[in-house]
Amino acid sequence: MHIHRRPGWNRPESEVTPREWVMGRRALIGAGAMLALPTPGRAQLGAVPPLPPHTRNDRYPAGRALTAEREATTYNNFYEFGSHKGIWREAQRMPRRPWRLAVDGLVETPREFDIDELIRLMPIEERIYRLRCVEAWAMTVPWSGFPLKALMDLVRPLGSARYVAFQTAALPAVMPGLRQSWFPWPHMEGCTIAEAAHELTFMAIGMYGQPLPAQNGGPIRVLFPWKYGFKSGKSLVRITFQEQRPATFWATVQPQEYGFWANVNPAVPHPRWSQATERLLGTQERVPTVIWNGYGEWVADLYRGLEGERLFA
Ligand SMILES: Nc1nc2c(c(=O)[nH]1)N[C@H]1C(S)=C(S)[C@@H](COP(=O)(O)O)O[C@H]1N2
Ligand SMILES: [Mo]
Repeated sequence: MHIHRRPGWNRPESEVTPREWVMGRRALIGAGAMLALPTPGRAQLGAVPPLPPHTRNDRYPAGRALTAEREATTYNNFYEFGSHKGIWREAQRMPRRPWRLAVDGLVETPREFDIDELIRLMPIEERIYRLRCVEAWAMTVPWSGFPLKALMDLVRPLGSARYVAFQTAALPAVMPGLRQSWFPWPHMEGCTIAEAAHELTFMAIGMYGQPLPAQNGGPIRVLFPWKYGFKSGKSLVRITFQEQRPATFWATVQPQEYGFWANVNPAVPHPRWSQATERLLGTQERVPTVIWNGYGEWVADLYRGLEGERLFA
């Protein structure tokens, strides 16, 4: 296990680790026990507990330097909080505890999880993934979480399930963007069952060793590192297995510009700009964009036989 640094720059009072947790962690390290985690019931109401101890999975090399944490957590797209990049301030008002995630639809055992219960059930690990926004900026982030496949193994999708829908929380009291009533709230994203079960499809609960900040989709979001960033829905409250392809947010708003598949491809320009290169957040550097965002060795096979679909953008 590598030791994580706790950054001090962006921690509102409500996020400061409760004393019991700090003590619990110390006792844990002292005892060398992996299982004796303090129970979240002892934490202050609304406080977000630290991540459980976990190790990095190096199977998927990112091949790029990490983006500075400050850049990745202060330059965001999260339209529920507003359509500008500085929504991280507004997002601090969203409570990340208590939080429930329903997993339902065409599954053997539909369940509604308390987020901390889910985290205890899942095999948490860290992965460094690139994220490529359709707007042609990119970042490289150490995410903590678990493969969606591990959750699927728990609820067991039925043979009739062909698609998965990811629903973001819609909290009018803290999300000023919801007043923009022309958007189809709540934010929905989706993928096929094969994409959901793919080993790269990851449910993130943390980044840079800390619980996932609200602005990056805390307490839990999905990540498809080979697709444009808009597919990676944030702050999820429901995951539904279904027969029909879900109507997804950006494909509903601008179907000519943002399709259902949205796989990264430098050779397929956006109608209003080139996708050939991308700007690395926090730097002046532009680098070539790579097909499947560089994850083709893992994902290209998913799309054999689907060449008739609009697979890119
Ligand atoms: N619910 C929700 N999820 C969302 C978005 C959003 O506006 N609302 N923006 C998407 C877009 S366009 C991108 S590029 C990524 C950005 O993730 P980040 O802010 O962690 O970099 O989140 C995606 N997930
Ligand atoms: Mo994006």
